[in-house]
Amino acid sequence: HEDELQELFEATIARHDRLEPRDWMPEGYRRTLVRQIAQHAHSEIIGMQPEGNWIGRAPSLRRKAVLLAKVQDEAGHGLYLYSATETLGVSRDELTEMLIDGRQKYSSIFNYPTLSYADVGTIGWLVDGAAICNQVPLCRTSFGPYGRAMIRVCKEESFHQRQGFELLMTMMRGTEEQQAMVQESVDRFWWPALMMFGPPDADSPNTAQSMAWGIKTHTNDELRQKFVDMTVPQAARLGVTLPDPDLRWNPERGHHDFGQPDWQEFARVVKGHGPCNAQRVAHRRQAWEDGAWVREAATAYAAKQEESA
Ligand code: FAQ
Repeated sequence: HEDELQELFEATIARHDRLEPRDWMPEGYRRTLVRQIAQHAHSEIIGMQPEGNWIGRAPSLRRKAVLLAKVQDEAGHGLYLYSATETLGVSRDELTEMLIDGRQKYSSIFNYPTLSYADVGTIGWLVDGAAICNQVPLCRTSFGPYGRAMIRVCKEESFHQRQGFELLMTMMRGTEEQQAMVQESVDRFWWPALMMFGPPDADSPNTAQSMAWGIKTHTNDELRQKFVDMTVPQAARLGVTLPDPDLRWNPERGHHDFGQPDWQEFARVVKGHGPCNAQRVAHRRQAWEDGAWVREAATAYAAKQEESA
C-alpha cells in the first residue's frame, strides 16, 4: 500500500501537478515544506521591523501612508504563509514558539539595521526585488497552498519594488546630500541582498532534493544571477554604483559576472550573530508575550460559543 502511495506521489511530481494537504506525501517532503514555508512566513513577520522603524519618522504624509501600507502587506504575507504551513499539520502557535526559541530561521537580510530613510527605498528596490526573483518561480511549486499563496504575494511584492525604486529615484533627483544617502544605503544592502538567495549551489545541502520534489524549481545560484542581471540596468537608470569591482557584462555567457558575498559573514548572521538578530527576536518575543491575553480571551470566547451552540 505504501509503495502504491509513493508511486502516486512521484507520478504527481513527474507531471508537474500539485500536491494538496490531504494527499499522501513522504515525511521528508512534508518536513522540508514546513521548514521552508515557516522560514518564509517568519521572514515576512520579522521583516516588518526594519521598515517599521521608520514609520514614525517618514518625511511626509504621503511617504508615511505608503510605508504603513507596505508593512501591513508584509503582515498579510506572513499570515497566508502560516495558513499554508498549518495545512501540513503544525499550528501557528508552535511555529511562533519555534521562531522565538531559535529552532526555526528567518531570512538573514532582516538582521541588518535601517540607518536612514533611503534604506526604506533600498529595501523595496533590492530586498523586494530579490524576493520577486526567488518567489515568482515558487508560484509553480509542487505544494498547492504554497504556490497559491505566492501568486498574491508576488503581485504585492512587485508593487513594493516599484515604490522602492520610485523613492530612490526621487532622492536621486534631489540634493547631493540625498544622492549620497542613496549610494551609502545601496553600498550597505547590496551584498546582504545577494545572500538572500542562500549559499552557493555547491554548499546548499537542500537544493538537489527540493528540486527533485518540485519544491524549488531553480537553484540558489541561478536565481542570484537572474537578480544581478535584472538589477544592473536599474542601477544605471538610478545613477547609483553597485559596490562590486568584479561586476561586468560577459557577452559569451550573456550574463553579468559578479563577485562573491562574504560567505563567512552569511554563516555568522544565520547562526544568530548578525548586527540585529538579538534585537529582532527579542522584539518578536515581546509582542508574542504581550498578545497572550488576546489569544486566551479569543479561545475562551470560542469555547463559550461552542457550549451555547
Ligand atoms: N537566510 O540548502 P539551502 C521576504 C539556510 S523575502 C537565512 O540552500 P534551501 C519579503 C537554509 O534555511 C525572504 N537562512 O536551503 C520581504 C538552510 O538551513 P536549514 C524570505 C538561510 O531552503 C521583503 C541552510 O541555510 N524568502 O521576506 C538563507 O534549499 C521586504 C542551507 O541552505 C523566502 O524564505 C538566508 N538567506 O534554500 C519581507 C523564500 N539561505 O533550514 C519584508 C523561500 C539559506 O536547513 C520586507 N525560501 N538559509 O537549517 C527559499 O526559496 C529557500 O528556502 C532559500 C534557501 C533559497 C532561502
